[in-house]
Amino acid sequence: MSQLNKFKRYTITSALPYANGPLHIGHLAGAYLPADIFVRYLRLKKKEVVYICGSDEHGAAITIKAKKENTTPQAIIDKYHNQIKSSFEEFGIAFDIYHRTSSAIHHDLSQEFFLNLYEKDEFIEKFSEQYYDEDYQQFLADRYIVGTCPNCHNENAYGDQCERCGSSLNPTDLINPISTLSGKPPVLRPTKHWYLPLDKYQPWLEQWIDEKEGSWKVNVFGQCKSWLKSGLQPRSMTRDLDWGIDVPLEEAKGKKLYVWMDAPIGYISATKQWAIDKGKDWKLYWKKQEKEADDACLIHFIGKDNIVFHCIIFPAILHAHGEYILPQNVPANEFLNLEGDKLSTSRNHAVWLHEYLKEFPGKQDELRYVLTSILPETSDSEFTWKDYQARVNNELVAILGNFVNRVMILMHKFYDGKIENGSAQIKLTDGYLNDELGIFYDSLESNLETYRFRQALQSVMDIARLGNRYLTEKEPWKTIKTDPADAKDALHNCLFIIGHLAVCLQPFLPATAKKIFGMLNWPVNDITFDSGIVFANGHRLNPSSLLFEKVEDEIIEKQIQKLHDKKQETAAVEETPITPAKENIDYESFAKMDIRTGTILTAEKVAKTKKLLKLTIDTGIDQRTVVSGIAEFYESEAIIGQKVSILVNLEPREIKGIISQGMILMAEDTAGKLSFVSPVDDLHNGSVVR
Ligand code: B3M
Ligand code: ZN
Repeated sequence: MSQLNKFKRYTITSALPYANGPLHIGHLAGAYLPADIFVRYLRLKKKEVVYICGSDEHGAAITIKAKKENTTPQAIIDKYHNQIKSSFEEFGIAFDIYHRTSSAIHHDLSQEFFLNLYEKDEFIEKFSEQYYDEDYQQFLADRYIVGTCPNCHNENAYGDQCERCGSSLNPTDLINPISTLSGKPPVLRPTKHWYLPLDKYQPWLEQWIDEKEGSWKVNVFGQCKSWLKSGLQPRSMTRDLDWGIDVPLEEAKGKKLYVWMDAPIGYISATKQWAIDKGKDWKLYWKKQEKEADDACLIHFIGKDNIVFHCIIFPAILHAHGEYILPQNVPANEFLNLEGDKLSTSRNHAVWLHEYLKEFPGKQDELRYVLTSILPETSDSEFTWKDYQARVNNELVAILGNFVNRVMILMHKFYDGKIENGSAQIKLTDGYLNDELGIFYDSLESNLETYRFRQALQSVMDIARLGNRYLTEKEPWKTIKTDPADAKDALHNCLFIIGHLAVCLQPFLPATAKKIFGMLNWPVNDITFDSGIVFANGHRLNPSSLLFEKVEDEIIEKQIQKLHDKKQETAAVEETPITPAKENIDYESFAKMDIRTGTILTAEKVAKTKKLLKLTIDTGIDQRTVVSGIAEFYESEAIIGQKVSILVNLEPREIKGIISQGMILMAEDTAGKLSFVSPVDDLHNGSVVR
């Protein structure tokens, strides 16, 4: 291993998902699949590694979800923690521990961190005016306030961020702020908070980040530089919230730690728990050792929206504490899109992991393969079901599965599954194959160690391509008759290729690798990345089976249809914003209106207009003419005899040369559709509406 090689042990983390919803393929492609591949590779290299993850169970993400589902935060985190944990397991993400930030060990450690910094006088204590909901008697943190974005005028911007233009906001930046609790404008009240002086650490951070140029991904390094360039500001590490970890100070009763202070500490507390469970020393994985050369190598896998927290804020906390190592690398990925649109939980535009696992049982590796092939490593990328189908059929089935299957079938057919040629050990005999394999291994290693997993997977597939080419050239099914020794030698060489394939596939497609090892009758525990492959004379292969199945068109069409249906459903449920209420009026103002029930007697279109109908209405008082803008919704013939409500004392107006005497009451939905407001029972015309 190039520059990673100097480390004795590795601490690998994947971002802690909020326990407020299920996982989708965007999560997998961001922070989990790449980390899992990397960890499996390290293990194959026989490195000492701990792979850490868990649920992030604090912050407004949880409490807002609880409010939406009309339940408690505790119920939310219990539900989603368990669901997420088992989806990860089934998908084959090989965490050493999947922990929770609601655990006591985590609360203790987070408070310890806070106190450590507090006692060193690192925090700035500041009173500031913050929004407060008087009805709910509560300060409003970030996501509890919505209002108009000062930059792009999106009316649904949050207190900490506008999701339309991406700008990062303070609650007081919002125009017309509204509390999401009461729906009323909040008031400002002074409150005390504890700020991490990021400005003070700026010079140190600049130096530390500058050292990363070249080894960190360009997108990550670039984002850090731009944060630093715009100048860091003190950031509050406490919040006025009722869900989270208590700030461990007498004078901070009722306040909680900022979720982004406690969540990354969750990596450490999870490691502590793992160490307790396994009888290990967690400090070896997190604390600076006596000799720097003994420090563990810490790597955070995350999505790009978490860069500032992992590259600026958490390192600043670790630095201020002083006893901890800092990340060697933070290989953040960009975003994955789906069928031409952003993945979205709220719009239900996603491929959900738990649904995939249910609908495609045993096909974890197919999804791992496709996602690895399209990881958003340097820019956003896109998942489509057609592409899924093409990659499974044209690559997994046609290249990888086909090669392994052809060789296994011929071995069983010609030699009854026995590898035998008289020499004690059977090795690869073809110099060309040997050289080619060497090249693929080198490129696989260098790509994996520089977090280019897409490219790395290509190197593995190149091994399968090499195998197919070799087999086709050698034609053992023909030479078995003309030159049986050559046929056997060729098939043995193919078995070596299969062995190497299985080793190299292990980080990417662990279930498939296991199947191949099974067919080769090879104990999986012996496998290392560098061990080479030798068969003993007389080695017996196990019966073979197909590695992959073709994906039929109808399966794909069903998935595409499902995405479409879900979108429609949520659009119907969610996109019915209600027009805000008008100001109150007194009863007298209302009572001035004379509204009666009536019946439409005649209706005709007003010439040269699209919207207007000329109606004659029997109001009980008289028969009169009313011009109404309903022609887009009703055919004139269809509404003769329709019961209506009509405002009869509206000042007559001239519309298109016609005197309109009154107004028909219509209900209008947010899409602009009009509908009559009519008495449900058969009342006589002229009945008073009040
Ligand atoms: N839960 C945010 C996210 O899922 C957050 C990550 C925490 S990592 C310490 O995007
Ligand atoms: Zn905006």
